[in-house]
Amino acid sequence: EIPVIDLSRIEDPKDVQNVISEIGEACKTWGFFQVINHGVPCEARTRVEKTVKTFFDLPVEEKLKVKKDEVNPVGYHDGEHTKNVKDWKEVFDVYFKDHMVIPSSTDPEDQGLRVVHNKWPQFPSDFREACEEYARHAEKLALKLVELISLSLGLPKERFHDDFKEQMSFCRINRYPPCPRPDLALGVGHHKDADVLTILAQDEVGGLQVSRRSDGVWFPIKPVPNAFVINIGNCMEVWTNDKYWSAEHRVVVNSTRERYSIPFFLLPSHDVEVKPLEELVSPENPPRYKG
Ligand code: AKG
Repeated sequence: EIPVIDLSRIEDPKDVQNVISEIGEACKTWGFFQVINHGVPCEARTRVEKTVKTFFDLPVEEKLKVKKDEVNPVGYHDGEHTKNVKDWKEVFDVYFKDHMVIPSSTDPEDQGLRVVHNKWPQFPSDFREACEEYARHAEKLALKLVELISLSLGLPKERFHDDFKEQMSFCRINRYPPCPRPDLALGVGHHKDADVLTILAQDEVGGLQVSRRSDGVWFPIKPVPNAFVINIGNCMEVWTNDKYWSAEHRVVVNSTRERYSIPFFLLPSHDVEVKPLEELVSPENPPRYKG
């Protein structure tokens, strides 16, 4: 079972070390855990869930007015192709700050940068405010978890602080419509996240599954009211030289109920080098990745 960790326990000096160990253990064996009593107000989450639903219920012509395009990779789109298969979902992407400095191209030789701004629909009118408020809370929780993870590695709490000064984090809103042939489709095909960690709000419908590190068997991540699902991404896996695990996950769909999920992807600044931390490598444990 994926552990559910009560984060309010970190306030208790007698219990905080146990929480840190439980987080470390979960990052190692699953790369996934859930948190409750995490400090994100319930109202902020309910508000964003309500407003994005109003947006997705609009006619598609309206939604296409804020469509993602080649120049600006945020806004509305109808899902990606994972391994050449179309995902069964529609999506709205939002940078966590109003503007974002991102690399001009995916070519690592190209050092150019450009600024992109979020696209906001006119209706519902509080869409922007609700998303911005939610993203602020999600970022705070994400940075708190990075501190706890740092402590679980025996590193100072502040070890990663400088990596997030110009962070490229973003929020994604996923809507998975009911699917007439759930046996033939996936909401999202199996993949690993490229980020540091992901904070996911999922509704009560269920469908997310994780592949267990030890044997690859798929396990459902049961929806827990008001909890967030946390998963380690590739950056953290590389930083820890594979001690912590970026797990494959996927989403199955169903024929009767739509499902919503809102991941917040915590990404470092664009100039941060992602390679195993010097403190975590040794002659017995040489770096498995080059910078
Ligand atoms: C993604 O958007 O990358 C996901 O993995 C979504 C997971 C979910 O919907 O539960």
